[in-house]
Amino acid sequence: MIRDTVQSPKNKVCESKQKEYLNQIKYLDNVVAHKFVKVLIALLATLFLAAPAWAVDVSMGAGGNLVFEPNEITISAGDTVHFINEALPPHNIIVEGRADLSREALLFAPGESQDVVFADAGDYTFFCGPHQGAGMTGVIHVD
Ligand SMILES: [Cu+2]
Repeated sequence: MIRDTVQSPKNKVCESKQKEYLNQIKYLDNVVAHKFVKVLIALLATLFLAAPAWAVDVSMGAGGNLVFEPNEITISAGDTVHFINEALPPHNIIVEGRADLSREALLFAPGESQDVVFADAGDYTFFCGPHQGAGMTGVIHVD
């Protein structure tokens, strides 16, 4: 009890220093927590708000038909078309007169995909090599 009531000035200095340190630690904890929350929010925003990297999905063999779906699309110059293999493989993408935009490699597995960037305005007719005769064709209008 005597120890509690009679404190030397030195002990009081120690006590106030201790409180100061505790406050600093609390402050730093808040700073770290705040930064962590910020990073977390940024990550979630990236995951949920990020637009897809391509403008349009075109499925190949959708519904068990030898078609591109959709088979007529309009995009802007610089947009990417994302071709996705679905049913009745193999499929590929041949853009008439444009070997650089064509993807001749045959896609067999469902879910395989090819991205094609259309940098210049114009109308592009395309077809699937193995199924052109069956009417697996399409056109892309690039504005
Ligand atoms: Cu095909």
